[in-house]
Amino acid sequence: MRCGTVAIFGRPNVGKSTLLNRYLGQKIAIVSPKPETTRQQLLGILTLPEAQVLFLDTPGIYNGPKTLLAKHQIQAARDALGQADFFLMLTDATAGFTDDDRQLLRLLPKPVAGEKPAAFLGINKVDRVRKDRLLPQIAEAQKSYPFRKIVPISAFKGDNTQPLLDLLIASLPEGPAAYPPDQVTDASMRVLAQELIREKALLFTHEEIPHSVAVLVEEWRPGTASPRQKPDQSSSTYIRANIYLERDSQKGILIGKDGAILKRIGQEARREIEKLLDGPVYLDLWVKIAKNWRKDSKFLKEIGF
Ligand SMILES: Nc1nc2c(ncn2[C@@H]2O[C@H](COP(=O)(O)OP(=O)(O)OP(=O)(O)O)[C@@H](O)[C@H]2O)c(=O)[nH]1
Ligand SMILES: [Mg+2]
Repeated sequence: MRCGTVAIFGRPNVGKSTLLNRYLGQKIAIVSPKPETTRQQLLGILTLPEAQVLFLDTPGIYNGPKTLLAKHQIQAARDALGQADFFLMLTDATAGFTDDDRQLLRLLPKPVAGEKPAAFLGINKVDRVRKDRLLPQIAEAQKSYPFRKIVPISAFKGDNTQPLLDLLIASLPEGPAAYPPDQVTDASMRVLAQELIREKALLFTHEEIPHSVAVLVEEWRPGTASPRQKPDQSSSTYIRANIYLERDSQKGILIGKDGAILKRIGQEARREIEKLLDGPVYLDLWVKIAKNWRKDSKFLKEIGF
């Protein structure tokens, strides 16, 4: 048996969470086209007959001005890197190997002459570029850091993700599994549900609103239903959650005309939480204002930072 921790890291939006979900064969990390979707590190446990891989999904790391929230996010990513045995950096093939990618190389182990560091590079989203655009990126990355291996992949379509996983597993140290074989994460259902609600809020809003959304589950009452029973309010898991925004003016936008957007967020989040819990859910969403919460250390503490 082999077992080890692999931190998946890179700039925002390169597809880290998509890759984690692909490897686990189920969705535990939220994904969206907006940058800074992931805010905290998330453990995903892949148990195979020959290995247990402990993947750490991390928030995207970037340069430039940051709110207190963003500083905490980036610290969370750095903490995850500190816990990892192996590093899987991802870049976006449609952008190439950029200066911002190069900046992240200093977070990797310092190369020692004659040794290959425990770091891999996945060039993601290859389904969106012509093959001839890959070679210069590979060359550029190779010149910049002695990656153990550089693998062009599509996390979205699954191209080449298995060979990359095989390489990772072959590199892991021998050792017993750290978690029971049926455990997929150490995050609570409550946290995963909060994230799914936030994902839908990200998907259905624009501009600054996605960044202003935080979600907290306030009440969680397990239902009495078995999964096959017809859902009604009493047999469903009752979940009451607050969606926080930063300004009063954002409230109407998130709720939408006649409540249409909030309704859609609720329906789609409920569907996914039901999959997660394997049973019916009654999701009760409330929209609240926590003024400028991204700069408020007390609120950030409440949401887990
Ligand atoms: N075409 C294509 N799109 C992808 C691929 N992988 C991810 N995406 C898309 O890229 C966007 C970002 O994906 P995420 O997985 O949320 O990216 P991330 O790196 O976790 O982003 P942050 O959490 O914000 O740092 C989503 O719209 C994904 O569907 C891929 O291989 N091909
Ligand atoms: Mg992510």
